[in-house]
Amino acid sequence: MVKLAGLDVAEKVIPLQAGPSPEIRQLTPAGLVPFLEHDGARVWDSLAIAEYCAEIAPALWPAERVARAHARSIAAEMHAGFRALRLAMPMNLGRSFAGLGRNPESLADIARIDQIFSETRARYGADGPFLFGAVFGAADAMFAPVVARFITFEAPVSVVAQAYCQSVRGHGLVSEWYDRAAQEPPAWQLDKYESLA
Ligand SMILES: N[C@@H](CCC(=O)N[C@@H](CS)C(=O)NCC(=O)O)C(=O)O
Repeated sequence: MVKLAGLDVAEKVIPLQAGPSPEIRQLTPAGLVPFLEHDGARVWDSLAIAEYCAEIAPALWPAERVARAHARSIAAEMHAGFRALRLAMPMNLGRSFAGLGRNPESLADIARIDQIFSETRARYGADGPFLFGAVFGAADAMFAPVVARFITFEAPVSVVAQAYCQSVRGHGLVSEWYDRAAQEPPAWQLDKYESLA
């Protein structure tokens, strides 16, 4: 989001631990990442960061009111929900866990997300490959970690959702994300995310 908005900030990467990280607790108000400090503002929580970035770069949300309401709704739905998917299919950019993590609850989350992708693409996505068309915006950024889960676990989704996932994967910032993850030292890897049975 910060990069989409072109903010001039330095990035500090803190390796996650098996439990809560003392370093993250010390540095951030809620003891969680992401956390943004920019030009006197301290912003925590991904959705608040999205809104902050969109104040600086309004094109992060669609310009049209109805589309913008839709974008905010799906971003908020993503932010507040899909707990079963998050638990069953943790985000890991460096592994293939094809077919794992499927249970009735995670499959229900996947079906709802597929519906979100399909409806949004059909209604607003005509002029490009992303949820609201040509611009990779805040809603796409909010769903990018879900897309990564879908790719890693080869989640069963529609052709439209698969195509959208590939478009997100092909975006320059997402590719950079994967490339940088691949360069992380093995010591940063956590067993609980590396060896799913
Ligand atoms: N609702 C928060 C969730 C933040 C969150 O859960 N962050 C996790 C990583 S994804 C974290 O910071 N965990 C602390 C730790 O592992 O020490 C947001 O969207 O920003």
